[in-house]
Amino acid sequence: MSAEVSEKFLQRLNEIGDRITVALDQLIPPAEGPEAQLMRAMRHGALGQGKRLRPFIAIEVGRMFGAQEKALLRAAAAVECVHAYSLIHDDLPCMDDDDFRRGQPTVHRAFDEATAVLAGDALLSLAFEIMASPETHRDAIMRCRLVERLAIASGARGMVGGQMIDMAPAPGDKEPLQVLTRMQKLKTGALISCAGEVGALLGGALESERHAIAGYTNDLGLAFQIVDDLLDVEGEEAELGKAVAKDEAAGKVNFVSILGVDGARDRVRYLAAQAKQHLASFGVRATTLLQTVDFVLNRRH
Ligand code: GRG
Repeated sequence: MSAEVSEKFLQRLNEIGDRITVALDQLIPPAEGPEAQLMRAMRHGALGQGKRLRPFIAIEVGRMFGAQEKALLRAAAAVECVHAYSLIHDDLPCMDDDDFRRGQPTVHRAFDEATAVLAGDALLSLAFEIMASPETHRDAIMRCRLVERLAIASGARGMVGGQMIDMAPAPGDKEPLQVLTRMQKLKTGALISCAGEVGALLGGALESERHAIAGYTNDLGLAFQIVDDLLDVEGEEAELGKAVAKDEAAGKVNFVSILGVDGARDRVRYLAAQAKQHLASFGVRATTLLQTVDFVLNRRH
């Protein structure tokens, strides 16, 4: 759909993904005794083959502003913990009821429902433990700001609020595209934007720079979601590691059902161009973030 991503970019994405996996492996150590199953379930949900896009954005934004690597890695891992929790809970029978995620059985399938609920809860708590730890940043005010950003993005005014809207019956009196866009901005977009904010805060970015990053992640997050909807229609189950055509089967509207395949593709291209435009003032320093837009557009899983 857009410029091919370079081998160098993919190496960088993999390198950061591997560092996040190592960090999560250490942050969620296997346990003995009665909690052993909980830790196994948390590891199952968090250590699988994810793209690590949110931590990648946090780290690359932070690097652009010269943030300290250890702080970035821990804060990025915290954002990924929230993402992993959301996937575990979203897959539950009371939500999307999915059997496969990241090419392996979902947590409630590999363990049981109660364990999956608890593993998601514990990953969410762990995310805030990491953000609030002096090991992440020596400055308590910075830690409070990180915690606040993550709380807003993941809670009722962000991801969980978006999920609630997604589960509610579609309101008949509103424009479906408006309702869908707002829902997805909360459900998927809020955590992607949070990743950018975390990097910018840790890098000490100026307010105008944070504003530009927010514009970039808003557009990128929405483009990411529209691509997700296109993959739900056009993707391969084996490549995606999860079921396809879920929205149609559930009778749910998505960007493809409203805009059509060509209209959805046009919208993605428009958002991608706009996302890149927000980075213009950063010049070559933003090269990796620009390539991230192309990666999101061309992703096959
Ligand atoms: C808190 C229950 C609850 C849900 C929150 C974000 C969310 C709502 C649910 C996630 C389910 C989902 C499939 C959303 C659609 C877009 C999306 C976030 C896909 C998964 O993200 P990727 O592609 O996943 O980055 P990987 O596996 O690569 O990390």
